[in-house]
Amino acid sequence: MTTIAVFNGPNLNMLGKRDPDYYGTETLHDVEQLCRDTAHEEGHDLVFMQTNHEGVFIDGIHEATRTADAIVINAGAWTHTSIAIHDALELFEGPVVEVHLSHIHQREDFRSHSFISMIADALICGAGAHGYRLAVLHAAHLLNGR
Ligand code: CA2
Repeated sequence: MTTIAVFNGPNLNMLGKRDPDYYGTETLHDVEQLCRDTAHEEGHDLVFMQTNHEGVFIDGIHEATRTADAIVINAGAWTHTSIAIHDALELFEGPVVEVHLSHIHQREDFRSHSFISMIADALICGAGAHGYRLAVLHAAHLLNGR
């Protein structure tokens, strides 16, 4: 069985609790269930994590180089700041799909730059929680085509 690892960065544990205009009303638990169902429909296992600590996030990516076949990543605000996460993702050999709930190119200028996009196979943004389903489907599509 192949495994898709879904990574969520800082503050995404607050999903569904505040800012519904940008981030919708689904909770992170709802998003996890959506990802899990989608991965299982496609015949893959899923691991799902969220952390507010960058080192823990990077350790998780390192672990994924040994245990996962594809990565779906919403690095939250670290998307726009973290060369360390960029470098960790470069160590991962499988497909990487970047996802954002909001449309990062229609917000403040600083959100338009992503240190992840340059190494991601695909970027999905602005589709809300449904974007995670699209991201997992695309990761599965890339895995199935290998
Ligand atoms: O749109 C996205 O998914 C983002 O990655 C979300 C990040 C933001 O910094 C990125 O620019 C775009 C912020 C996540 C914060 O999530 C919250 C959810 C509900 C309430 C408060 C924060």
